[in-house]
Amino acid sequence: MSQFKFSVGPWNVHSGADAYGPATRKEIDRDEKIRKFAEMGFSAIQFHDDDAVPNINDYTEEQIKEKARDLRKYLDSLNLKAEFVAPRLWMDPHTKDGGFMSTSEEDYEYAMWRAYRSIDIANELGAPMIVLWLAREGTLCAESKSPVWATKRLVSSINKMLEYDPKIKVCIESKPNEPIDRSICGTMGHVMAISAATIDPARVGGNVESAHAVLSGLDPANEMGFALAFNKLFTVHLNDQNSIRFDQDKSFGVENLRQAFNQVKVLKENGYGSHGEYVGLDVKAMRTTRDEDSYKHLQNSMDIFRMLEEKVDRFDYDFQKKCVENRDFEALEMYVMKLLMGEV
Ligand code: GLO
Ligand code: MG
Repeated sequence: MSQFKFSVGPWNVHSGADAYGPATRKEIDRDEKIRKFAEMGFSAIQFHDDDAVPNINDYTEEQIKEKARDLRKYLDSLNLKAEFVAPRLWMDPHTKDGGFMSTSEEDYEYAMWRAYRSIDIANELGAPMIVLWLAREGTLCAESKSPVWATKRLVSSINKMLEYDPKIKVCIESKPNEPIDRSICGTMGHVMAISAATIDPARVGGNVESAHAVLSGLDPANEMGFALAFNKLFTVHLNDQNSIRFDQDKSFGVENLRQAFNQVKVLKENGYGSHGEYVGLDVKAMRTTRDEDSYKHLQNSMDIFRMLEEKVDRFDYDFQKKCVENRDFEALEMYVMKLLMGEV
């Protein structure tokens, strides 16, 4: 029996529009997506603040909480949990130079308002944490802000969130670039350092996204392992990525199967999920995908994960031990290849 439960956000099903062309599929209503996610076997949903409360700017704090309560009822009716809420600090005109590291005081206040509202929504939905994907935090023009100032600003902003709510956890989703040119918090190493510098490190952890690790030139399984070693892997965004280029969010495992196998392996070996963590997906359908296949990339990602989990279950640890004792890593590597190719 699998130890894992899956989660997903509504943005994983989208119309196919990209920076170079318009939509190729019709928009699907949020609640219809959520119903379908439940049907597919997902246990929890991830939300941006404005996925949970569309047009969030138009409402008072009280109205925002009310709308979140309505969503909670819908989730309850489908037996779904909310995993996290993430302030979407990259769409609004106020966030064009980032949020927490914005050079405008007014825009900074706006970013903090969104962070506090995300915490309110998380509380209403029963989600234990907010996720900060620091999309525009960094520089477009390297000389426009000091990296020292920007780093300290991130720490003090997170401290304010921790003070605002005594229980909420803050989970940073690191990424080295895109849409920003140079980010301030690119890897799990950065996340751990930021965490240690806050007023409550136990409540600040990370979200490893496979593609973001690859974009940093790092191995996703080792990024996960690094965070696990500090008990700070709060969630994961599994997907895949063809080398260092634009962020692709391919289906899990389709680009590098061995790398995907090792992600499942490190999660499994370290009891990931036993404290309520979910296996989150962050995958995009291809632009060519037809309307009727809008969820196929999610199904494929789950299926690949489960097939790899079965491979991990069959992994011969005695043989591995022997290979290590004999320093016969050639044999160990060949064994892994055969396992993945269905030859053992
Ligand atoms: C983009 C990110 C994005 C976040 C999501 C949740 O590169 O992966 O999809 O995960 O907005 O914060
Ligand atoms: Mg992500």
